[in-house]
Parts: sequence; structure tokens; C-alpha cells
Amino acid sequence: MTHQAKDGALRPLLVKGFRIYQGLLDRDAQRVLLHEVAAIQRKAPPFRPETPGGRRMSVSMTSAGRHGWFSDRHGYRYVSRHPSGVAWPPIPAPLIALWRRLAPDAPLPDSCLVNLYGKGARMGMHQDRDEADFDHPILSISLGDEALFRMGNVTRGGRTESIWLKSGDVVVIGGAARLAYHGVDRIRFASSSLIKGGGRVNLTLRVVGG
Ligand code: MD3
Ligand code: FE
Repeated sequence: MTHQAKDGALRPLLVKGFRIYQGLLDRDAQRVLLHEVAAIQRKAPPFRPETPGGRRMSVSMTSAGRHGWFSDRHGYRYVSRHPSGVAWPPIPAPLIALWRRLAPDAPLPDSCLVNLYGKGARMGMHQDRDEADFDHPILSISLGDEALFRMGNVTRGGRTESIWLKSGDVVVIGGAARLAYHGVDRIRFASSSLIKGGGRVNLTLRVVGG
């Protein structure tokens, strides 16, 4: 793993094909996004999806954009409406602007998944393969408490690498890394003062297609 200079917010750390822009978003930019997340939540309240195996995820979720991620006994998929029946709210403009900056060659995202981590929440190792086309990158933004993120390989098992994702970090996942197994082992609850009462928000922008 290589390390970046302190001044180089736009020089990404390269880990297994991921580009990690540490501290790309300053505190003001983080607060703007947190307000956008609050607005999304008012229209599309977060819920804890049930996995096909019948377990309730510890992470609460909601979405913005044409496609929102959903899961229940029938499987993982994208749906065009929140469980309440309302359409997902539009993807906030500052997120589209960030995508244009960091993924200028990709089509614009049509989905923004909002992951909300409370105390003890985690996300097991998985692949993201519910999208129509794995050629497009994924952009992830971390806000609030630090998270121990783990990445593995395109097949289950083998060597993994872990890194703490902090508030304001942005990760771009593309190329071979797009189908790598990854997860969040734990968060350091209340390690950040951005979110009152503690917690972590992760936003993932994707081109779902269809
Ligand atoms: C590596 N979210 O929503 S973001 C997810 O922090 C998800 O909430 C995590 O994994 C979170 O699916 C990790 C960084 C990330 C996002 C997508 C990836 C890493 C990825 C897709 C492929 C490989
Ligand atoms: Fe994922």
C-alpha cells in the first residue's frame, strides 16, 4: 500500500485497484451532504432490509435516483420505489458534481444508496453485482464515524486488506476491483463529531442501468 502526501487530497491512495481520496471533502462539504441525506430520509425513510436468508441487516438504508437498492426473502435487487410506494428522491446535485469530477468518462449515476451505520452495525463481505454492467465505476463517500473497511478478491477467501475510512474520504472503485469482495467489519462509534449522537453515513453512487 502506498501513502499519499498530506497536501495531495486529489492524489489517491491506490489499494488493490481502488482509488482512495483521503480527506477530499472538507467539513463544510460534509455538512452540505449530510443535509442532503436528511432531505432524502424525509421523503424515503430508512429501513433495514431483510436478506434472502431471512436475517435483518444491521445497516439501515434508503436511496435516491431512478433505482434504489432493496432486499427481502426474494433476493437482492434494484426497485423503482421506496417500500412506502413513493418514488425515490432525485440524486442531489453536489453528488452528481462530484461524480463528474472523479469519473468524467462514465455515464451519470442513476442510483445513490444511503447506508446508515448505528452503534454495532456492520456489513459482511459481499460483491456488488446487482447492476446491469460492471464496467462502470462506483463512487463511495464516507461521513461521520470511522469505519474499518476490508477488501478482498474477486473470489471469496484469500488475502484481504483493511483500511479505516474517515469522514470526507471518497473511494472510486473501477476496473478489476469492481467485482472484489468487500465489507465493513466495524465502526468506531462516536469517533467523529459530524453526526450528532454518533453514526456513520456511506453514500454509493452507481450506474445501475435498465
Ligand atoms: C468495493 N458499502 O453499499 S463503500 C455497499 O461503507 C457497500 O457502506 C460499504 O459495500 C460501506 O455495497 C463500502 C466502498 C465500496 C463500495 C462498493 C464497492 C467498495 C467496493 C464495490 C466493489 C468493490
Ligand atoms: Fe458493496
